[in-house]
Amino acid sequence: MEIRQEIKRRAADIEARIAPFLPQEKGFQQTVLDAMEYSVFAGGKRLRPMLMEASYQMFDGTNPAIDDFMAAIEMIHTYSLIHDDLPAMDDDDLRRGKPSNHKAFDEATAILAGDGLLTDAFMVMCRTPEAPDRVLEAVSTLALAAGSSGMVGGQEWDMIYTGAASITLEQMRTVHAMKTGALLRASCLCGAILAGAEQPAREAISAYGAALGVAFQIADDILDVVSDTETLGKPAGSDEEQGKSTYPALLGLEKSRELAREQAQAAQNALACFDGQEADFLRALADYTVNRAA
Ligand code: GRG
Repeated sequence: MEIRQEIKRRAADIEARIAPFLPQEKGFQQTVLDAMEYSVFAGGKRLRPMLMEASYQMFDGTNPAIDDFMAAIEMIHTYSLIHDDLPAMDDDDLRRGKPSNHKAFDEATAILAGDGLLTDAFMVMCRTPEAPDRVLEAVSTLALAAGSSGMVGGQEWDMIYTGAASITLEQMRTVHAMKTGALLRASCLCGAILAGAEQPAREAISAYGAALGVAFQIADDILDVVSDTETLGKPAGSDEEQGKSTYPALLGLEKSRELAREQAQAAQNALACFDGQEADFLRALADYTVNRAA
């Protein structure tokens, strides 16, 4: 399997499958609907739904109901990007290679587009045609990861530490585990929950997701330093400009690269209990996460 080709193929497939889950009504609220659609379909690697589906398939899940949750996680992730780009947060003009939502529309519309995506994601999940106990557990797993104990809480800590004179490696790990890692880990775990995986297998996929989240964040920090705006589709060098706490700032580039590789390896090790080919794609994704160009 050529991993880059396979990822591209899966991303295109996911994009087509999640499209019907965005609100289709046409009414006086058309502008906010256009803004929601604009950011969801502005590009993006679709890593979170990809992880969710790969985990679901690893546990023999075959119900197309996984599409509902894949749409929901991409909607939640996209809301976070829209709000993160707002002037009150990171104030970025470019996202996924296009003007940020508040630049393409306006600030108030961007706030509403994020709110709409987040709220509608929960409606999409609640309508999932799968066993109610599995759906309920998966919804609460995603809510925990996206809310104040996860991504929202991590974003708050990130703002507190931005520009701060000192931060320890441990503090930075915690911030990133909440801000970025929680949603990546939950993507993996929800796939397992929806497929009805047993507890030990859930723990393994959860450990994979947690390590992958750290590897992903370190790689993201490194790319912000070594890549360029065109390749990234978002402003390169903005972490340093904004005084963000990052792995390269704290450890230097070489040590950060080493740590990213270690974490990708830890993610792969977490899947050691799956000794057939069922975990091959997830193992390859861990490698891709640290070797990607954008
Ligand atoms: C506003 C509640 C709230 C949270 C924002 C996700 C986030 C928290 C901020 C984004 C800032 C950032 C660059 C974080 C680093 C890692 C990250 C989440 C990158 C973007 O994810 P990708 O690379 O994006 O998967 P695509 O566009 O490919 O989906």
